Amino acid sequence: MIRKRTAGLVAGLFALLALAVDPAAAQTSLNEDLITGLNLKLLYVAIPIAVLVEVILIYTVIKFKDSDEAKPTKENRRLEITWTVATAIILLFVGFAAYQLLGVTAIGGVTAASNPNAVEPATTHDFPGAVGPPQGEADNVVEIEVVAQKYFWVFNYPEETVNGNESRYVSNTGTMVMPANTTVYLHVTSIDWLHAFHVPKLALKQDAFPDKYNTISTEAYKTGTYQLYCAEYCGVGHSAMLGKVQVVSQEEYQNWLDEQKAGMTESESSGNESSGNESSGNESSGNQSAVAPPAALAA
Ligand SMILES: [Cu+2]
Repeated sequence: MIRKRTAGLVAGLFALLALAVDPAAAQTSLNEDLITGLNLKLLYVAIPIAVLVEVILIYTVIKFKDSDEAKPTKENRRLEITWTVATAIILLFVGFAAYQLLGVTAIGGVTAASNPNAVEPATTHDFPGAVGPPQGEADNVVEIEVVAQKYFWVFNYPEETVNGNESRYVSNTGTMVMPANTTVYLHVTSIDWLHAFHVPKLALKQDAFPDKYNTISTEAYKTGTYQLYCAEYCGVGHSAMLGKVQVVSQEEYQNWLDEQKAGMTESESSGNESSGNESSGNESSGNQSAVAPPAALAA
């Protein structure tokens, strides 16, 4: 009776646990979707094993609780072979499932091997490592250059030039604006020191090395504002090295770019007099120079 009740209780607890880890929220990005999918796959394998081990343990404790003398263990070759083979199969499954994901560019990163016919990447520095989108898909891919430095983030859009002038492109400090449901390539680099670009809710993480690019790709499904952190200790300002990733609809993204370009053309024609440009807030003007830190960090 007790045994039955205990077994029922254990089964109930595991059923609750399985419910608790059910993915209720919609996926925010392709990367998050893939990683959550792998986690669940592994969890479905892990739960029966955990239940089996616990049931055997509880059964043994209850059944032999009154034994005074432990009996020596007898050799059981069949049992040993079984658990060795079973463990090998499970480990191979875990390894294979994880390795498969690493082959996807959204998880393993964009490399020369993954994009053999890549076009020139849209970057502003002469550093190695950046990989552009494949030839046929280049028009549908948005490329953003992510530049880390002590202690803020600059996002450059080298393809979004003003009046065709290649040295005048859209750039924003602190907030990365990107379109939803579009493949986005991020060329991550640093100009001073080690940093790391980390947006947990979008499952994005990439080291930022000085004088080198690392290209990652993503596709965000859900519009909204996501927190960006620096995930590599980089000095006294590390904890304040934050930013925002704003995922907007494709129309809003285009409007935002047009606004930025209009603002830049205006400042050009007004002789670039920086008339209270900084105090006007960065919401609509977004016209900061690429090297000006946000006001809070400038002090
Ligand atoms: Cu940092």
